[in-house]
Amino acid sequence: PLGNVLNLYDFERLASRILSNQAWAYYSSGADDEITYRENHNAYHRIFFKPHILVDVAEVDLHTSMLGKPADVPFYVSATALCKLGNPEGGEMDIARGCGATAHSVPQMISTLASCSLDEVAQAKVDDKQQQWFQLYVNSDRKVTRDLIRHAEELGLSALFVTVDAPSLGNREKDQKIKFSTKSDDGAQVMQKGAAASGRQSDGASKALSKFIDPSLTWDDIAYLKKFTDLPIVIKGVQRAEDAVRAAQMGCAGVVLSNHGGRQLDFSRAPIEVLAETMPVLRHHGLDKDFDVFVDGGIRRGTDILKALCLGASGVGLGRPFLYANSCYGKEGVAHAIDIITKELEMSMRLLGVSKIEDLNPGFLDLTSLHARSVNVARDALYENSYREPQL
Ligand code: HOC
Repeated sequence: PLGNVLNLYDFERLASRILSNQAWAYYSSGADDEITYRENHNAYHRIFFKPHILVDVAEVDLHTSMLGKPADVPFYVSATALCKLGNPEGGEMDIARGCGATAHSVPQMISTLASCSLDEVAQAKVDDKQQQWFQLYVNSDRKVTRDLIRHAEELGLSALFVTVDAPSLGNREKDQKIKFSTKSDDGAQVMQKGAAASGRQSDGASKALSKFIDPSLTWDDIAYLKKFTDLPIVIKGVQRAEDAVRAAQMGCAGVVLSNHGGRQLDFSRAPIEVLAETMPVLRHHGLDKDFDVFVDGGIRRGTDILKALCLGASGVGLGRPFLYANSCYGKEGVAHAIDIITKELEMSMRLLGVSKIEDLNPGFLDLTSLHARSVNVARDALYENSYREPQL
């Protein structure tokens, strides 16, 4: 029962047992040897806390703001494609329902490659206060992209997260080993409109999806998008400080420091490490105000969120944990995941001696080991991807 799920790892363990081979392979895979996939999480283990004592923490307030709007909690559900693979009935709609079902309404970023239509996910919102954002993959046919943005605007989605770390598909071997096929109703809705881009392929879910995305995207396209829409634009997939500076100088509303959950370029650095590098550079240029820096990748604990907030993140995104919660228990799972992570964050803040998000700062952290990466993965672990027999 759901009550036995104590932490976000429990959802993952359960998902690995109950999901179809295809869904598990697609959701869980990282690129190449999955060094970055592991590092995203491991990097959090190299940061320790320096708590203050004797601070009044009877009340801990998690309220903050993201993209200029009040937020109950400093985290959001990050976009993940094809939610119906794991939850055929509810898909992304159940994420919307779960996000509005707790005392803390959580923003949901909806993928361009969602398996429910944008209309369905927008209609599944529980109340108007609930924020939904649109994650955009830019299509080679710019009319497709323009139509998608206008549609997102009409539906009241309040920000555009443009993903820029996937000009070509990362090498996800776990996924490729599964002969992929989707029923017509669990593939990416947006692709099912064009027969050529159908999700019914046999070369891995990711490869099927990649046909939708334009590899020639540049900063000029971001400038174009800025003119085209009034929605705040956030660049998702930034991996070095200079690019965050450039996004801020162009008038973007923010960036997501992200390596796509370790699914694209293996040996990309962990976003939390990039955050530690980026915030001082933004500050140096006077660009840290009115510009949101988000991180995603590897966040599984309230303490992970706390570390990112201390380093200056405006909020953090969690993708796979919500996918797994949604796949195992639908909207109740999503709501339970929100409760778990909220309680963990609240408790960790109390133990750190801080009662408000705005009081967090890097002084609470011991960062001595952050850059001491160790990627001595046992050789056998590199073959983990073969845990399911390849279908040759
Ligand atoms: C170049 C295409 O975000 C995933 C999704 C879809 C990626 C398509 C990348 O599987 O990570």
